[in-house]
This record gives sequence, structure tokens and C-alpha cells, in this order.
Amino acid sequence: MSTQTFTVTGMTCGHCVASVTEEVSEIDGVEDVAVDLETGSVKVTSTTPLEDDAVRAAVEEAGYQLA
Ligand code: 9UX
Repeated sequence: MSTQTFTVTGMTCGHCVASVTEEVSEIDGVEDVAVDLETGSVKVTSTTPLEDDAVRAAVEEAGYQLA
């Protein structure tokens, strides 16, 4: 099991959190996504470590950016 923490910019409300959570959750191997709206911290638990580019693509698909 792998846990990684990313920082996402641009989230300002609960819908933002839901969008990022949904997109990141769709990445293969992801088991849990925990978003802190205040800090932009996105903690991702997955079966194997994720490529930064995969996470970046998911975050951008949701309409936000990796810091
Ligand atoms: Mo509402 Mo969060 O437009 O961007 S989803 S602030």
C-alpha cells in the first residue's frame, strides 16, 4: 500500500473537493482519497505508488491544478 500527498490549488468549496475526489478515485489502484479544503492537501492511498502525471491529469480533468 502507498500513501502520497499532493497539493492542489484552486479548490474553494465542497463541490471542488467532490470533483477532485471523484477524478482521483478513478485512477487505477486508488483505494482512498482524502482532501483538505483549507490546505489543498490531497492524500491518496493506492495499491502501488502513482505517477505524478496520472494525478496531475486527474486533477486537471476536475478543473484544478497541482501546486
Ligand atoms: Mo463552486 Mo468550488 O463553483 O469551485 S465548485 S467554488
